[in-house]
Amino acid sequence: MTTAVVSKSELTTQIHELARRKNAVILAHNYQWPEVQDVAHHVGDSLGLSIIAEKSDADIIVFCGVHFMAESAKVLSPNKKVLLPNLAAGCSLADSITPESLTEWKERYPGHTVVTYVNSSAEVKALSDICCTSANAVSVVRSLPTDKILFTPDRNLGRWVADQLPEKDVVIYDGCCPIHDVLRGANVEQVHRTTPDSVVIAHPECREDIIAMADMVCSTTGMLKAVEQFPDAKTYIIATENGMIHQLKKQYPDKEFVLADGCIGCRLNCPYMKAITLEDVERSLREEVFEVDVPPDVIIGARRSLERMIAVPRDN
Ligand code: CIZ
Repeated sequence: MTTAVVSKSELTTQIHELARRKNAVILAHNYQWPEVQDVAHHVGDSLGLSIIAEKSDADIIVFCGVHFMAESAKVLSPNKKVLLPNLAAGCSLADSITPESLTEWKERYPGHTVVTYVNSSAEVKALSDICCTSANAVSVVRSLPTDKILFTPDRNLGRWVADQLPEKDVVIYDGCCPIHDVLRGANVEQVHRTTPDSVVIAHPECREDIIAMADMVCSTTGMLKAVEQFPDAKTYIIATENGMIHQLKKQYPDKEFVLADGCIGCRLNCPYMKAITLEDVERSLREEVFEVDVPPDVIIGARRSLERMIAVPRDN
């Protein structure tokens, strides 16, 4: 028996046909493979995509991102079927904090308001007072009426927020994203030496030494806007996951984008984000797998934390 090889363009046509027939919307995070970004109806960051999912009248949401992002879409749209095309798409940062470890931290720091980055499970969100993303973390913490903050789970984002808001007493959990945390200032300096006039745009999940040399620190959505703030630059050094380069090149074809490790695809590819292939998206729609479910009591708590966050305007 021979297996027919389906080309990318045939697969794309099949995916769009299935999505139309099943009234499904395909969402892709900025860190997905370029062909997965290109097949999606919407590409963006987790906050933007979850809000699109909530407003959409689709019956099915295919979330091409990692598990916590699909969970957030389910929390905000409990009556829709939310599918994650590959169950290997987890997140080691989200796994670094469990309901048990957060409960222990809350007991250790009584009277602190818990601000949890969206890179966390729905259960952890439900135990938190408010969520934040990289696009609104500073505004969220600034908006709180208290000065005592427990920030979880990303230590680099927590330190960035604490540096912006010295009036707040921020206790920071010790998690990190290994893709951002592996980068060192020395890597970025080396790349910068090859293009001295370039602009450095860094994600706040990066270490302190990179943040210190960045011309702009922002979320992935913020990066797309940041380019316009430096209109005379030709080259931009991007300190975040490799998938981001695709959207930047699409939006600004005349500009040069260089990944901060100087080596596209060497270290800055998240294995979880890159778990989803075009074939997975087709199968997900055809077989309606893998459905993401969140228990009703967890939905109530996580939704409260997410809605409090959504009420605060984005930083970038
Ligand atoms: O919240 C997101 O989407 C993440 C994890 C990164 C970003 O800045 O878009």
